[in-house]
Amino acid sequence: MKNELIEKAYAIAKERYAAVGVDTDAALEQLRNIPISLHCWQADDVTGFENRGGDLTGGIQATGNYPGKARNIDELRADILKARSYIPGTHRLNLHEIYGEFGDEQVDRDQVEPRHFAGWIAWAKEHGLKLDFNSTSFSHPKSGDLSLSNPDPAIRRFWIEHTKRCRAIAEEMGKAQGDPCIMNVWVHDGSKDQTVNRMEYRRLLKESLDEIFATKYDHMKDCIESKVFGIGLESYTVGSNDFYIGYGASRGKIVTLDTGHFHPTESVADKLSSLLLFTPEVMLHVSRPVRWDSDHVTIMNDETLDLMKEIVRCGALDKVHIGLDYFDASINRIGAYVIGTRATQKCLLQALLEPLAKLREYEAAGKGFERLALLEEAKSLPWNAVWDKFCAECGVPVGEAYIAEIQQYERDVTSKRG
Ligand code: RNT
Ligand code: ZN
Repeated sequence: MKNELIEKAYAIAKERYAAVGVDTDAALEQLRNIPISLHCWQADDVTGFENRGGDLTGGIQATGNYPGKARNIDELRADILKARSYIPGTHRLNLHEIYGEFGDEQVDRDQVEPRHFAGWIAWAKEHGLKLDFNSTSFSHPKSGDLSLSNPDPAIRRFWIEHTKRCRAIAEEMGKAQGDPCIMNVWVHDGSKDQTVNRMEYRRLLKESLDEIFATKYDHMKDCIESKVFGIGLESYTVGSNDFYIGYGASRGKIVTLDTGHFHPTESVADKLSSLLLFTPEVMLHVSRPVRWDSDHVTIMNDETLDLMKEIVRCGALDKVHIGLDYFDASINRIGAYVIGTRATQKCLLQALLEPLAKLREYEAAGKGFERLALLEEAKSLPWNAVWDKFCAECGVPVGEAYIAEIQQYERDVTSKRG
């Protein structure tokens, strides 16, 4: 799109928003500084670089076999940088332990060390990305159905050691980047069929976490992620939502809300204001569940909009970390990053442009009609002109212009991968 047109449209939008008390320049400035943590695992369908050759386990699944997935660390890095070049604003990169730089070495999960991530730390610094991190309990011979809650002390010990080491790695990342690394712990632990030991596995998980978190670190932050169920683990999830809310509230840990990890009609947005009153911060895994935790590419839908609006309405932009978590193997994977991240940012922008002061004035005065009317009218305010301006200012393609560029990268690079 022509720059002149973008500027014209923006000038009109700016005036229109000013009429409802919203400063579009200020919203743009805010948006520019809100990082979105890109999940490294969209680039290769959650495979990683362990050279183990096993399947993805732990009740998650990347469906589809679109050609061109990243096969090694160089391809993954190139793809992520490519995706980033089409995404405006500030970004972080969220790594899983299985993406360490192991080379030809066979490094078991209880042997991983910060040195396996030294290359990532240097690369991230070079490209102005900050890192977040995740321990990896799935896709390993010892994963089984139970890891940190396994009654077998040897298996439990193995995963405790793994998770402790991951925290030490996250600490190194945080130190190197001068900004805390957010480390997420999600374990798949659960049961396919009915269990008569719900309490025991949860007691073990609590005990394992207490041991893992005993070491205090200054450059990393812990978060814990619940879910409803995994594939093959439908009857019981050890780390349920209740479990982690209790754990997070009593231990001062960050709870991760993955938008695919709740019952389909449950509002994840509604959870923010409760959690923020009892836990220090919130981590988000923005995803798109379609009938189940399908990890479809995030889009600009009501759920994502509600979630972003709620962050702003809670005044919690500095307390909520926004990360993405989906893995679609059925479409161009770089395109998947770009669509999902831009959609999240579009929602965030609309949240920042909400005429909140006026809405709250109406609400305080008990003016229900006026509040609903403005909420409805606000939906069709020209936020898209502000979005285009944002993309243009950040030097990334405006509108659908990135489609052709990603097609070109597919022709030149990803389609040539075996
Ligand atoms: C799984 C969780 C978890 C994973 C990633 C790969 O249901 O959402 O966050 O998707 O850690
Ligand atoms: Zn998740």
